[in-house]
Amino acid sequence: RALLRPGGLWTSLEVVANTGSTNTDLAAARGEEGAVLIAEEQSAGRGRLDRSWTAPARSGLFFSVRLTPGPAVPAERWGWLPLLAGVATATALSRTAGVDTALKWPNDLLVHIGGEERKAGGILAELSGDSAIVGIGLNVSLRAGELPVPTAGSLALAGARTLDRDILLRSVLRSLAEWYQQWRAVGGDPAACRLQEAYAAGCATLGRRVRAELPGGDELTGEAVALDGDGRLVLATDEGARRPVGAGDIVHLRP
Ligand code: BT5
Repeated sequence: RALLRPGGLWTSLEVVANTGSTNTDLAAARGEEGAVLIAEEQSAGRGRLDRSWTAPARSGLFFSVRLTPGPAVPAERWGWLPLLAGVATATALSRTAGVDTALKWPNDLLVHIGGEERKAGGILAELSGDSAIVGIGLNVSLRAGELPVPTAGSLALAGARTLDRDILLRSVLRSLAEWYQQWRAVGGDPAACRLQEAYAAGCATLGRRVRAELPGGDELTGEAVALDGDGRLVLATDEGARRPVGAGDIVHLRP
């Protein structure tokens, strides 16, 4: 695994054969910024809102990184971290695999397969003390009969020019370090480092009709029109209001 050496932001890279969740383990390890934990197989991979991430052993990338933006980045801007990870992953996949992905707000990576949008990756960012643990799951080599859920896709199905997981991981880590360091250098201002622009350009949710389920049980329907400075999705509701929805709300795309 000569491609996976520490360097730059990434202070340590550890590969384990099997674990429950790399996010859980990396949070428990209390290491320094830049620690990377990669699993060949994950038996209890987690998504957001108590959902799970399931994928066969060695069929994809399952890894987490520890980021510690520090006081230079105000707390409300940390909401950009999962979006930043999405932009960084999309940048890397386009560059290294020749696959165009679309970002479904806030944390899904979609690929186009036979005219359909399918989920090929997901991001889970969690706070742990003064760090964020950012986990990325990516379906790499899965073929049609192997998809864990009917809505899933993979880089293989999207015609990637490489399915080498080490090459893909190195590319994602490089891109993630670039985006993160630029974002942190401007105090997390998403406009100043062009993150907001890049996210909006790659975002499949903007311009679409969506339905959001809010924690209290309320629903909002309307058109997704913008992202605000904290990374929330702004809806122009059918009632004529502008309402931001946060990552804790469930957003469904409507045709
Ligand atoms: C996510 O959550 O998409 C975030 C997934 C993050 C996984 C990584 S792997 C490394 C690190 N360690 C962890 O424990 N997690 C991170 P969410 O948006 O909540 O989506 C979860 C939903 O995606 C599930 O309810 C399924 O419907 C679907 N799903 C599960 N596994 C999938 C897969 N392999 N491909 C596509 N969709 C999947």
